Parts: sequence; C-alpha cells; structure tokens
Amino acid sequence: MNIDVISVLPGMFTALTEHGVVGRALSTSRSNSRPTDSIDFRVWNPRDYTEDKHKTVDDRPYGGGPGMVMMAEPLAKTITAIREFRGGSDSGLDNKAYQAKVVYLSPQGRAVDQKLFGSVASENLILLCGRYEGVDQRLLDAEVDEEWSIGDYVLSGGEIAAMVVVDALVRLVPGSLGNDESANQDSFSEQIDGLLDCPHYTRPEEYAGMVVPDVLLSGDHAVIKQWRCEQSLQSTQAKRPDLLKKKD
Ligand code: 4G4
Repeated sequence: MNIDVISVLPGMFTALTEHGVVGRALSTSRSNSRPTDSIDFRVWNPRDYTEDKHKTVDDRPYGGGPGMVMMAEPLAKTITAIREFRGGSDSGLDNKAYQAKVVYLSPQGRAVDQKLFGSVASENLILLCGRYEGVDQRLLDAEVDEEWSIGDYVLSGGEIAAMVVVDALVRLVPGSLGNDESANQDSFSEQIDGLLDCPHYTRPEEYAGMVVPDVLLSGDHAVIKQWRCEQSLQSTQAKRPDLLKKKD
C-alpha cells in the first residue's frame, strides 16, 4: 500500500513518522526491507511545484470575504508528480494508469470508521490536506475521488485528520506493526468485531485497594476469553448502545 500526503506543512508528519509503533512501521517500509504487505509513506509539498519566486500556493477568494484559498495548479502538479513517481517509466505504467484513491480531508466529508479503513487498507491513497479556507473547487472536481471527515469539528488544516487516517490504516496492514505483528493480528481476528474493548489489567495484583478480577488469574484461557467477550458486550451496551443496534 502506498500513501502519499499532500501538505504545505510536511514537517507536521514527523509526529507520525518519528514516534511509536506507527513510526517504526513507516520507517521499516521506507528502508525497503519488507517489500510486501507494508506501507510506503511519503509527504509532498505543493510549494515544490510552484513556478513563481515566492512559491505561492494560496490566493484571495473570488467574491471576496476573509481568508485565502489553496490554488488549483500547484496541487495538480503535485498529483502529477506523485503519479509519475509511483507509476513512472520504470514501472511500465503511464502517468494516468497509477491506481490510487485521491481523498480530500474536510469537515464536509463522509464520516470515516473502522469499516471504511478496512475496505481501503489494500488500496493506494493520495491524501490531500487543505489549509486556509480550503481548496479551489475546480481542483476538487477534477482530481478528488472521495471526501472524508474524521468527525464533526473544524481543524486548522487537514494534516491531523490525515494522520488519524494513516495511523488507523497502519494497524490494519499485515506485517506493519513489527515484532508483535502475529500477536496483533491474532488478537485483531479474535476481537469481537464492532464491539468496545474489554478492560485490561497489569501488575500489581492489588492497586489502591482494588484487585484484579479472579478470572484473569485463573489460567483458564477459555473462561478468560468468555469473560472478556461478556465485558465487551456489557461495556458496549452501557457506553455505545448505538453500536449494538447496528448489529444482528
Ligand atoms: C477543507 C476545507 C478535516 C479542509 C476547509 C479538515 C476538519 C476536518 C479544511 C478546511 C479540516 C475533519 C481549514 C476549515 C482543513 N477540519 N473533521 N480542516 N478548514 O475531518
């Protein structure tokens, strides 16, 4: 899976690439040591695809009003550069033949969820991050396949929304989470789909007068699995009954 992000603030993505299990997964893929089942992640700055000496990527809105709008041309050139890089002459594809979903992160988009992430985890993505008041509509009409929202609130730019999407996707790509990957895949497949997680405990056995549930100390893995399943159901009923109504 290739993920290409378009952002005028590429440095923001070090929050993702330089920390934790997601950072390790993304740098492993860049070092080319896992050619299959991993994520090749790159960030592209539209300023690098401008022609003027000030590297202008935004301009004032037609019709007036506050703020600035991201210009179509630098973004279109960035997308062309991505298509050339991913499906360039050495790959045997021409520029337009590179198969990728172009996604615009915006408050107007379709609400993302785990099911959507599962359905795109095998595709290539180009994530477009808006800044200022957003992107010229003609670029969106010409280039964008889907518009996604991470929730009903407004952010200063699409970068944090894109990082949410990438983090969630890294967890779904087999072989991307390092040492613990087989364990992670196992617990993912055993997890009851669409329910909230069960409670977790670690040492000590007693903390602030509270003890670990006996069943978790029993060593009976069938009983433990049953208990965790019941806890997940009860927690979902109490905190998110809407998730249960969606299921059979
Ligand atoms: C598009 C249009 C995504 C993108 C306007 C992006 C929230 C989300 C942006 C803007 C975003 C979300 C600058 C308002 C960038 N905010 N909920 N901001 N703004 O997924």
